[in-house]
Amino acid sequence: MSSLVNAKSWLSNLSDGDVEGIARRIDAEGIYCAPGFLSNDDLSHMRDFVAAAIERGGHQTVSLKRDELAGSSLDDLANSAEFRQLFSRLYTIGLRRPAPDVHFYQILRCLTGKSVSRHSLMFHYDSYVITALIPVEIPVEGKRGDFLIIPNTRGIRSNYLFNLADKVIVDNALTQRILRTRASGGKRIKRVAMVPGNLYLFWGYRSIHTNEPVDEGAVRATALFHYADPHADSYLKRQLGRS
Ligand SMILES: O=C(O)CCC(=O)C(=O)O
Ligand SMILES: [Fe+2]
Repeated sequence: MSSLVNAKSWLSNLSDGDVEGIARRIDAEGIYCAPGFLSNDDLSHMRDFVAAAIERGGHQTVSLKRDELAGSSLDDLANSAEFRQLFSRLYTIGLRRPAPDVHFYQILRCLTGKSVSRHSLMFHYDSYVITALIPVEIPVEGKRGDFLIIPNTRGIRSNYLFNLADKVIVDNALTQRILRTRASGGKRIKRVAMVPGNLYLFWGYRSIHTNEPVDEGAVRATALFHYADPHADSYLKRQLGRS
C-alpha cells in the first residue's frame, strides 16, 4: 500500500536552513532534486493508476486534473500538511515575501501514443512561481523524454502585461525553433534525465522549460504541482479571460 512515509518524513525533517538551501540551489543551478522522495510502493500504486488512465484514454496522451486524481495517492500528497508547507516555506524563505495560501494547479501528465510529439519540445514559462515535478513513469529504453530547462531567465513581473509579452516571445514558432536547435547542444540549456520517485523543484515562472519526446509505444508520466500565480489579482488577466 502506498503510504507516502518517505515523503512525509523527509518533509517534516526539513529545517528552515534546509529550505533556504533548496531555494539557493534552485537560484544557482535552476533545479533542486530530492532523490527517493517516493517509495517503490508509492510508485507502483501511482503507476497502476497511470496505466488505468491510459487504458481509458485509448492509449493516447492524457492530462488528469486534480478532481480526477482521487485514489492515486497524488491527491493525498497534495492534501498533506507537510507537502503544502514545503511550498509556502520555499516561497517565504526563497522569495522573502509572504506566501499566498496553498492552492495547487495539479496535473498528472501521461504522454504516450502518436500525440507525444505534439506535447513535447514546447518551451514555455509556467504561470506559477514554484513548480514541483515528480516523475512516475519514465521509459527505460528508447527515448527517455529528458527534462530541459534554461533556468531563471526572467524575474517575477510586476505587471501581467509584461508577463504576457514574455510568453508571446517564447510561444512563437521562430523562438521554438531556435530553442529546439539549441536543445541538442546549447550551453545554457540544462538536460535532466528524470528518475521516477525523485522530487524536482524549480522556479517554473522564471524558467523556460519543456520535455523531450518519448517513443510512441512508451509511457512518460509526470506529476506536477504548480503554486502561486503572481498575477492572480490582475484586472487585465480577468478581462482577457485567462486562467
Ligand atoms: O512533464 C514535464 O516534464 C514538464 C511539464 C510542464 O512543464 C508543465 O506541465 O508545465
Ligand atoms: Fe511547465
